[in-house]
Amino acid sequence: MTNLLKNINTPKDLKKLKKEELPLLATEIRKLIIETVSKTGGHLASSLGVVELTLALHYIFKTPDDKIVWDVGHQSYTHKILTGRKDKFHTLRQYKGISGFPKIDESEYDAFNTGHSGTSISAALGLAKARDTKKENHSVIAVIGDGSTTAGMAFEGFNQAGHLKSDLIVILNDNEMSISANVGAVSGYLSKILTGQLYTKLIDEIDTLLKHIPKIGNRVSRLAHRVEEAIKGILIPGRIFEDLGFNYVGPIDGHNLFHIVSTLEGIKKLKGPVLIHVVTKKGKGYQPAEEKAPSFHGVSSFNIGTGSFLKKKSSKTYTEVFGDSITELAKKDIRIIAITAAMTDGTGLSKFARKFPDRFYDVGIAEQHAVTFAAALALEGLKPVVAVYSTFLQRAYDQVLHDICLMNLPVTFAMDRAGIVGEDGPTHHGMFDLSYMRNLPNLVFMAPKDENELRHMLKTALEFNGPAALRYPRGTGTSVDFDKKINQIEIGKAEVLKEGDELTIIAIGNMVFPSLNAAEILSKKGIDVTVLNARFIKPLDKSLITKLASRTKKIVTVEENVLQGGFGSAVMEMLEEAGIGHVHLKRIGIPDKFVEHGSPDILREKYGLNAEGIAETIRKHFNLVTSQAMHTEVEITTSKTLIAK
Ligand SMILES: Cc1ncc(C[n+]2csc(CCOP(=O)(O)OP(=O)(O)O)c2C)c(N)n1
Repeated sequence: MTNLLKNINTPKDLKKLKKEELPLLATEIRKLIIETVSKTGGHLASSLGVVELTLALHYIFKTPDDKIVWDVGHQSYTHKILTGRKDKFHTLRQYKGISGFPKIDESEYDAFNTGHSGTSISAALGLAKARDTKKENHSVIAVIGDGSTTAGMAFEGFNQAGHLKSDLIVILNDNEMSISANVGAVSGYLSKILTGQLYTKLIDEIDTLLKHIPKIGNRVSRLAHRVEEAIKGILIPGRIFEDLGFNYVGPIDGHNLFHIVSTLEGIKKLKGPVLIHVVTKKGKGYQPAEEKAPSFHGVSSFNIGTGSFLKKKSSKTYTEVFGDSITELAKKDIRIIAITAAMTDGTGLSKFARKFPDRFYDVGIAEQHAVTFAAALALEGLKPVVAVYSTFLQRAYDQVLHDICLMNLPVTFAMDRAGIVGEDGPTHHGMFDLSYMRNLPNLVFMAPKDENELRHMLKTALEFNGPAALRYPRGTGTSVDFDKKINQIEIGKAEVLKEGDELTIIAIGNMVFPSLNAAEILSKKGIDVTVLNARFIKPLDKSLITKLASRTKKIVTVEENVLQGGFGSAVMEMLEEAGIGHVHLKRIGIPDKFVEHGSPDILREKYGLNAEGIAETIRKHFNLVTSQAMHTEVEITTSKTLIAK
């Protein structure tokens, strides 16, 4: 069998191939992607869907002079393979390996960093305008999925692009899917274009109707003609894009290489903004991914033969516990409404959606809208819960502030994937929320130490008559046994988990157990410390923290968040306000930098956020024990052992 890919390292090599050879190359690339992602994990289905489109783009355009901006960037694997990263592709998403998203630092072929949805048209338009200003002469192409056009920002881009009339190519990659089936009016519109049924059927009916209107005089005849044009105009494919100022081309079959190549050749020199509507199949070429595209959107390692995932979870994830708990609480309170921005599975809401379809909303990739929509529901007496990844709520900061906190409305934010998320890297780590939420007046903000506490915090948030948020990490928790009943926690009350006189560790959320284990390491060396589960970032347990600060005089805060403006800063500010002097305070958290991609364990070790790291920082900072003594074995504390003690 030929091996075309062997000789392809850059788009220059690709251009040496005959058009007829491209389909075979597509097959080889698919094989490499499937084999690699089955080991590394990653965004499989989206990448498999655009193999031909990517080949055609690099075949026709002159990259990197011509620039391609990949929306979200999760579909860029073929692009990476074709642009000098084939030999590193096995390191995909691994620590120190290549990123799962485009990165300008990684390759000159990556025109813009992406990771969050809906940014490509704005970025591409900026690149196009810069080109015009600098009197350069290259093409700029944005590739955006139909799911990502539900992001309002995409339409902000369309709006200005249509107005400016710069040369810009937008490729709409339409697979009728976001992560799950796409939702909303825009997706309905695109589906109608694809089926074409509405258009042909109605046009036939209109023609018949108009033929029966008696043509009495010129005025009626002219009117009939105008009605015909208007109605046809509404139904012509892509009319919405034409009206926005784009030339619409399509729909074209995104897996027919000859068709895409000739279309791109044809439009290459077109002036002004052009939209090419390309129809693809998510997961194309790998049957399990075609059949179960949502499960194969983002995957962990899997068996290629069976399509089954290899990593069996030992216990429930925080996400699943949240999903179970909201469903349980919603049975008893019909006011509870769940809202997601295109992440039904990711946020654990599938069960709720099945049980309470009338109280569930997937609003599309529209975080800002989700928040303001929730605000209005709350104003009318309902209890909306916005389930959202910490990193994506960054988008809706103003809505949280302006539409919820300012009106003091009882909306709950269930903030998943808080802290280090791992292989998706800097665009996806949820390491800023403690800073960006804790400064909002009226908000109660908490973080559970384990899954059991998450349940109680959800109930606490739902019973609180104002805005409340809880943040919890990606992945499984500590496999703790659950309390029979979901209870409320007293707002602003921290929990002492261990007592000792030397110093006080105040930890928040998923840093509580590593801190307890750090305390165990220290106690083996005769250093007894107090460990406090803060539970609340806002309000802090002022009386307990000030009491402990006065007693031990040494305070260590531990958080999986940037140190700037985070939990430790909150404790520091509180002590200053309370006038507690002579306290030696050390903050442990993420330094003032973006954290790279890699497994959470590696990253936590690197940033000193595991038990050994926390103990070592404390020892060094307070000059407490010898470094050799740090490597003794300790019993690792989990929720279970804590309860048993
Ligand atoms: C602001 C934001 N919200 C949510 C996500 C999570 N997310 C990643 S890809 C995706 C679906 C994108 O669908 P589409 O653009 O159609 O691309 P496809 O995967 O179907 O190729 C979502 C919701 C994100 N990346 N950014």
